[in-house]
Amino acid sequence: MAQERTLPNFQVQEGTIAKEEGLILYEDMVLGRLFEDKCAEMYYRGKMFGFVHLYNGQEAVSTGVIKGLRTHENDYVSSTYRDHVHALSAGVPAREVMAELFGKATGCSKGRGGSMHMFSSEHHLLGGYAFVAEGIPVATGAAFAAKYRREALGDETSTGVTACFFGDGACNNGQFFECLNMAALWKLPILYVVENNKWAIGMAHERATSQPEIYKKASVFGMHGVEVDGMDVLAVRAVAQEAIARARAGEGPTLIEALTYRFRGHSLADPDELRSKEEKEFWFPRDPIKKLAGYLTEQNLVNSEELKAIDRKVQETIDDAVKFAETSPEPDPSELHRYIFAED
Ligand SMILES: Cc1ncc(C[n+]2csc(CCOP(=O)(O)OP(=O)(O)O)c2C)c(N)n1
Repeated sequence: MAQERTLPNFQVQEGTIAKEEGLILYEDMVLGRLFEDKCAEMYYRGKMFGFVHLYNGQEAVSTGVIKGLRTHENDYVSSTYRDHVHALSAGVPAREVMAELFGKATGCSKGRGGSMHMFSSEHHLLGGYAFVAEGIPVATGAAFAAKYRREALGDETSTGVTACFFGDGACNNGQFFECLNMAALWKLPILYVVENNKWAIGMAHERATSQPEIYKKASVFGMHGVEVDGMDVLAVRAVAQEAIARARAGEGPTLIEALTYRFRGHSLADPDELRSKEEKEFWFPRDPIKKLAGYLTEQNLVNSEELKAIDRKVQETIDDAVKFAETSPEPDPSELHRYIFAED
């Protein structure tokens, strides 16, 4: 096992988070976790098909960035094939995400996408993408559009920011470098959020890249780059808020490297035999949900009964989503050719 990188230490300032906001973050992370656990159960019961990549362990990244971002109606999110939880944080209802996984007509991509292709124009989710790094140019385009509308077309309301999520494996891909160059050159309002979970399927990050500290790659573009403990939602939120403020003020993009870990195999088809016991023992106790729950209770912002009530509510939402997905209709075969080309 390679030496673990020291996780950046984040000191929460007193009064940083009010009860209401703390509970929003907690609920969103629990929703992500329990949703994914239910997906595993449904997958092994044969309810969904193809590859399904779960997000367990990484919840603080999705919640910390997206809940910090979505205060503005022009904000956008783009994802990868590990996209269910980004969709949930972005506000896509659990029913629609689960139905998409079941391939049903009521899914957010109308049953055409499945696990790796969550999409919602209503919730400004630019999509999950099966190809590594494929979302980076799409998100960069959305950020360019926001800036173009404001500066070239004079639309003062166009102050949206895009959050673009991808994995460490994407950072050795050409699209990463091409897009970061353009985004820095044109000072685009975008957050490039690398979820560095140390592995690209079975390829260890430090074996695949000459500079494993990804945030440092920002400097060659003259871009702001920052690393953050991706298991600490308050740390991610603080870093994201700073980057969002800079982007909205026209000061350009930020590359955020969140150091995180997935608690399951690469996909539900992966027996997860390559990662060492020692490595798992380092990361598993750093559960981001337990960390936030601990902080909120220590600060007397909430008690354990309030947290348990949220857990129960979220479980009901997920059980309802499964019922909805199971009873929803399949896409109509007569509509096979619909949604292939854009219509006016
Ligand atoms: C362009 C491309 N090459 C190869 C693959 C096969 N592939 C699927 S997932 C993956 C690993 C990507 O790892 P990373 O970007 O770190 O994301 P993570 O799975 O860790 O979230 C690879 C190589 C692909 N989907 N797309």
